[in-house]
Amino acid sequence: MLVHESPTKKERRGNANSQELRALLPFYEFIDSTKGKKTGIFHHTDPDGMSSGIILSRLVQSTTGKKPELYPTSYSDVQKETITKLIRKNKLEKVIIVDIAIDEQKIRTEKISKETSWFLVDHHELYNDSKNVIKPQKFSDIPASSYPCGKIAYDLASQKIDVTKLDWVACLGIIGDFGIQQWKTFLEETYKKYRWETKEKYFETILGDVCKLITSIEATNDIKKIKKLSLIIEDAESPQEVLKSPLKKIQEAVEKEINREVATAEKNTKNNYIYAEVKSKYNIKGPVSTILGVKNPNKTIVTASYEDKFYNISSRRQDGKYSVSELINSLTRKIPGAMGGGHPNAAGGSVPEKYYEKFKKDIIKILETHE
Ligand SMILES: [Mn+2]
Repeated sequence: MLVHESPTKKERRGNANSQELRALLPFYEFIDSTKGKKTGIFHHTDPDGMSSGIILSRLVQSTTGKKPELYPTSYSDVQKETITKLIRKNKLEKVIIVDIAIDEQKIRTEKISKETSWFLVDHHELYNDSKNVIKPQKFSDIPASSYPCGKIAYDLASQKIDVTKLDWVACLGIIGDFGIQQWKTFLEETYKKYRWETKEKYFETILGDVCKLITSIEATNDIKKIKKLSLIIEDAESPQEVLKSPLKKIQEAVEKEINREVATAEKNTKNNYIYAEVKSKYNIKGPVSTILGVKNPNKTIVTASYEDKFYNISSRRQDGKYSVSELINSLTRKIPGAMGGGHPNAAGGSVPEKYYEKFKKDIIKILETHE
């Protein structure tokens, strides 16, 4: 099965059993079916989404001979039905959705199914299983949250084509999305191959810098800039090339706002939790949550920010004592038009404006009981 040598050789499907391989078959059938079809990839806007979108693009290209269109997609885009609208507008015949837990919302997946033939590659909870969904739960013993989409995409593509030049792109997903411990060997071998300095905190290495750049550009909510960055990474031979981009200037402005909001939130620290309403022209609730989570591992962090009729929620619990995906989902699933979920230690969601005050009251009530 394994043809191409790569640093992941040891960690790849070498020991996959027939049941695991059977689970992957519908994916490869879907890739084969893109031949001669107009194909688009909707990928999450964060480092892991960028990473997996770019790698899967390369795999589709090997079948279609053409670069599929990349559509960076945020969770608020999902709420606004952007995926369905773009499929229709661009007459996409085949669609891959990656690093977005779209299966959580049956109403939306049904709408997408009416428009086109699609496939989901994801590593969040498996909400609604079907043939056109693969998540680690279906083919691996590795916990889904430790198996970033960038690495899944790399492993899937490696079965068919040589993607070893994209190993550093896969590392962006690993570093950006909780995969460092699980994929330590892969990271170490990749850094060794390019002679990059490794540090205990991979966020402080060269690929960490690229992740920070992605997160900052993501925070601008400016789809043109986000798309530009995804194309820069796709075409770049190295992370150094990405870091030369003029988009770096925007990063400085965004990071300044993040630091300000973290400081404001910390003034409101409660015994067991921090609840912060983040107000900024940038969409920085995610990074603010992450920083607060790292600094306060024993507290539950929830941040909320308003955008276009919705409140977007982000939550963290570093020590794993409470599952924040359950916390958020237990509330959002009872609210019409809301969504929520993610990983046990990092989750998010969105709540329609008119239900926000009730959501806030209810979640604070629960947070008060958290130790
Ligand atoms: Mn991810």
